[in-house]
Amino acid sequence: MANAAAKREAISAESDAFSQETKRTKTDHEKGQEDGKESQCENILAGFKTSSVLSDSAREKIMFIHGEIADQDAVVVLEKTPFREETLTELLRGSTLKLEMKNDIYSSYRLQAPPHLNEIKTTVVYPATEKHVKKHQRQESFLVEETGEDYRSITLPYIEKQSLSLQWVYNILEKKAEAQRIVFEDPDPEVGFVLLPDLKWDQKQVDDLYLISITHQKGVKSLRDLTSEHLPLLQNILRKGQDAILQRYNLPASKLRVYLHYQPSYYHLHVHFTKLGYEAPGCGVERAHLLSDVIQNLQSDPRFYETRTLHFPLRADDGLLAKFKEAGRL
Ligand code: DD3
Repeated sequence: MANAAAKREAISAESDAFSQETKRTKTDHEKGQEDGKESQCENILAGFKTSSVLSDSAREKIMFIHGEIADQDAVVVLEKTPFREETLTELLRGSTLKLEMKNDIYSSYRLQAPPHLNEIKTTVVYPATEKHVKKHQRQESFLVEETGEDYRSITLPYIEKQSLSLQWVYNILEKKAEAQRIVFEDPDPEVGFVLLPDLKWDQKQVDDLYLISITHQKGVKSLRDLTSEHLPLLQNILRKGQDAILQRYNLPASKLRVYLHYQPSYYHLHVHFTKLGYEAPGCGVERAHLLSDVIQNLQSDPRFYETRTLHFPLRADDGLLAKFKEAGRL
């Protein structure tokens, strides 16, 4: 690809922007991350005791594992990452080749890469709740039809009773975590938001770009809460989010999929930005609502998302699915 250099530049431009970060008190952990950027840490997985493989995919080269760390539940996600064009030369030169077979003009090998080119993206949830464990278990799913009335009588009471922790979201908004990862912020309390890489993205290549914008405004749970009053907020996120991604990653709006999930995985309004062509989990029609469609729907009907029937998939073991069954809606 001819734009490899541009890509490389786009990714490394990041660190420059980070240095302009505002002054504030930092935790030792954060300081360590900034100095080395590649800071080593104690291996909390050394004492990991595997209970079961929750799910895996040979094609996606990912595995979700349930286990225990110091007698507490943990979920570990291991994922092999895409190849990077800028490290190819080093990979091919610096590796050891083991011949597997040779036949005519065809031969196959096992290539042993230098450790730094053979990293595995690892996500740890610890201590994990039963919800975390269930969420990553392979499950059949069912499409649910939710009327405005179903939302008020079934879904809303269910999500209110769940009261899932949004601590990690507030940590981001208050710069108590991930502050050095912020790509863009509009601090306005009404229409402002924080744009940063999603946990799923390792930021090593733009091919699988995945950012989220989290609104400063609290109390907007999901798409269902949106009315025409939120148009300035939504338009602001779309325009400034696209702008920031063009500046930082050199990707124009025409290469971005900007959308909301319904149901979302956490009930604090956020918008997903993924690269077109990258099939991000949850970008299918049964869950994703393009932000520009959402804006137009609210422009033609201020109460669109309060009144419309919305469809979404629920996993077999989801408590909300049981509620829809109890109500005879499935
Ligand atoms: C989550 C949805 C939530 C397990 C896992 C992920 N982006 C996050 C904490 C910090 C983050 C995210 C819940 C949790 Cl693997 C349970 O996602 C996060 N930070 N999506 C960022 N940047």
